[in-house]
Amino acid sequence: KIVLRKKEEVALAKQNVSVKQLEAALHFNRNPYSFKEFLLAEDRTGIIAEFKRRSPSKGVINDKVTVADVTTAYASAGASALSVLTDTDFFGGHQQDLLEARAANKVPILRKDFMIDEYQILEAKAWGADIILLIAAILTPQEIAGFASTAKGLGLNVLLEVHNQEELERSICKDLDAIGVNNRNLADFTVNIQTSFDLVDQIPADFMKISESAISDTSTIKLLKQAGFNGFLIGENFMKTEDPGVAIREFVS
Ligand code: IGP
Repeated sequence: KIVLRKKEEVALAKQNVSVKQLEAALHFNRNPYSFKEFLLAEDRTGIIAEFKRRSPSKGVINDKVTVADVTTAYASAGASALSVLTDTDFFGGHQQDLLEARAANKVPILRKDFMIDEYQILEAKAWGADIILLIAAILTPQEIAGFASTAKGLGLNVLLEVHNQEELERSICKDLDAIGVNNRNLADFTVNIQTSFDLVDQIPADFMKISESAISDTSTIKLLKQAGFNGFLIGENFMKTEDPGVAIREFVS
């Protein structure tokens, strides 16, 4: 189970790197970019473009490209934000990927991981992230409110991920910036874009609305926009190609 695995990982990380060390890191005091500003910018696409080497559902997606090449191509194609997996066990990502993406880009970056402890939020800040992900399916409402408040205190943006109305209703709190509807069911990996259309009107107007996963054509984006979505999280559709930078450029043109 993901949460138990993460708890072990965080316990180990805490032994190796103290909170004091995180607070002394290069990026800890930088001012994060505003997720909302980049999502709504006229000259950007609303796409949150993800760097993902592999996934539990698909296995290896792409292990030949570099994070700097791909993320800079994403950003120059007009991505509103970047998503970089830092989970190693399930997605083959690393802390180093986030650091390299940060060094190469001046757009908001989402630390894509399973956040289950405050410590990981300090890591996210220290590593140069602008946005953290809170997944409703693995957190209690109390944890979500607490983590979101910690993140806000550090100037980070918070994206809450939900998969159904029950998760949405129990998890909403004031410190969220955006709510993402995951079209992929994390329990059985099935995907259905309809999940986004079903939930969009339940999301209160004060939050940015993001549709996540299984987006592979621009006609879907058009419909999602018409339904009220501001952002579109896309990974595999770009990463599965030989050159994800070319793929996103063709996608947006
Ligand atoms: C991207 P896709 O189908 O375009 O590769 O999906 C993103 O939504 C997906 O990677 C994701 C994810 C997550 C990964 C959504 N929520 C939570 C890990 C953890």
